Amino acid sequence: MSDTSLAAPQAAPEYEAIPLPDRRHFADAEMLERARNFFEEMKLRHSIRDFAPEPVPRAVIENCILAAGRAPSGANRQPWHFVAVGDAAIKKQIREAAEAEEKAFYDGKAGDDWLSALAPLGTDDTKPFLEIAPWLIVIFAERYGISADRKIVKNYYINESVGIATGMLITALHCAGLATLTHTPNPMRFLNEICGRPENEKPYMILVTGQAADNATVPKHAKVKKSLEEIASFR
Ligand code: IYR
Repeated sequence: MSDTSLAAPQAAPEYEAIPLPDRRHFADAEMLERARNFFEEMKLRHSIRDFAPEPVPRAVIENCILAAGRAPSGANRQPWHFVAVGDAAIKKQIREAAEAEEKAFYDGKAGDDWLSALAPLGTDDTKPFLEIAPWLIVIFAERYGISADRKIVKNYYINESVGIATGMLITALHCAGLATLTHTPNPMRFLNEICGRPENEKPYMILVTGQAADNATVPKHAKVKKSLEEIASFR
């Protein structure tokens, strides 16, 4: 393990506050307009499986990862790491390993209930998008940190933190005009070796990222979203 691969949370500094540097305050009407506009934008987000091979500049991905890194996290430990894979040979390795896992999954490991839940999505064990899409962003959750003096540093709310960061990454990529697919081959341990990540990091998800192909489709089933009444209550 090289030193650079070690997350090294420093000894906790003393509490100190600074004035909120960029406070904003919108009038109600403007807030509502912004909220509506954002909802309209997010209605255009779809998980797709048909990607165009068209390259996407690395700087776009870098900025979206920086946005994801602004997610809140337990004790501000920021327990995430993003490996952006654009190299064709590494993407091929990931595809081959993922398809081997997926084959076992679809051949029965998943169980009948899970397979019937997936039927309306039309998924199977072939994952060509893992090679076609220009970027695979492999997200790792840091199970614990390692300090400069090689002591284990506990992280908090790891799944919540990484989940929020992943949501922000998906949103940032979408707002940049890119399509994504959350892909979770099961198990995913092979990603540590392929991506060169240390043992204290657990693969969380592959975010397949790129432009949608001209003929991209989405499962009809995936576009049925619950109403506000179904997902929210106000009291
Ligand atoms: N990992 C598999 C199976 C899969 C599971 C769920 I839950 C999905 O919403 C979609 C797929 C695959 O990627 O095919």
